[in-house]
Amino acid sequence: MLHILQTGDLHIGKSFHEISLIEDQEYVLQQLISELQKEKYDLFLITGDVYDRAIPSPEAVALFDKFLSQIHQVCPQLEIGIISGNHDSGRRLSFGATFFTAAHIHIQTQAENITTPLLIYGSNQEPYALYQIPILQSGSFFNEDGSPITSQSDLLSVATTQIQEAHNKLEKEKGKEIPCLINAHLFVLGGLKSESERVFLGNSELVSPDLFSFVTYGAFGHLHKMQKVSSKLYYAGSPLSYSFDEANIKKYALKIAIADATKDVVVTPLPLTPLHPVLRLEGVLRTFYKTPQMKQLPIVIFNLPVLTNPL
Ligand SMILES: [Mn+2]
Repeated sequence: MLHILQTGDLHIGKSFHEISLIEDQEYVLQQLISELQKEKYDLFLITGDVYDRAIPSPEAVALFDKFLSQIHQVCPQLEIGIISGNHDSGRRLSFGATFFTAAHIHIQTQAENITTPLLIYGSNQEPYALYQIPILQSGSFFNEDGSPITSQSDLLSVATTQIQEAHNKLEKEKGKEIPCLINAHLFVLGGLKSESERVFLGNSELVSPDLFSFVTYGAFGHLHKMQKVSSKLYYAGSPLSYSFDEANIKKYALKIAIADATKDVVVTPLPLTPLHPVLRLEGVLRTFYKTPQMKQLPIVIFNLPVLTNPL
């Protein structure tokens, strides 16, 4: 068996309508650490958008540093796979990446070496191959005429073709079938959007899930609502609601168990509890001030429509 904990779209350092969420983020990240401590996991995947900005705030960097250090302290043998998303600066996120591999922390931010598998061993010492695909930029791959490939669907098509070839080669070398795991940041065709995602630059951002038909399990990031793409492709979604259209939507981390021989995948959503839930109240403002519900709310942001003068 292989046990994976999946999260992504942490957006550490994000503000919600100018209110810092750093305490809320620390609160929810602690729940992930508790889960890793409580159950035996072999692999922890962060599917991109670690930070909210390419230049994260000092508080954001300090929180992610503390998060990784605490995980390493409680689970020193746990393999951790991290990729950059469209909100991250790949260069900055990859600081120290070569050294961190010694601590089982594997940060992939560049298109180079995406075909190099990371071998992870499950409870029966059977190998699993992990391939990490960070957000791919226009020009990460080139057409035959030397022009850069710009669309997400074409970039992912090249990446998955190369990975599939590398994986076939690996299975040949090892003389047996090896389950194939993917950690990727992309917008899959048919996925459910939220208001807090930023669209990719360039056109044709949607990627067909068919490109991943050869994988045993694919952990996806970018879409903020937890969702199942297929029986073996899942978005964990963001651990907190980052927009009003995510109000009243439950947030989760995903627990994935894979059987060695059958490659059967069982995915269990683990509910996360926010420090401050995002709620939407609709009605006349004057009446809200009088309701007991309003008095209990610690933070209130008015999201008012533009009022037009009826005269
Ligand atoms: Mn995101």
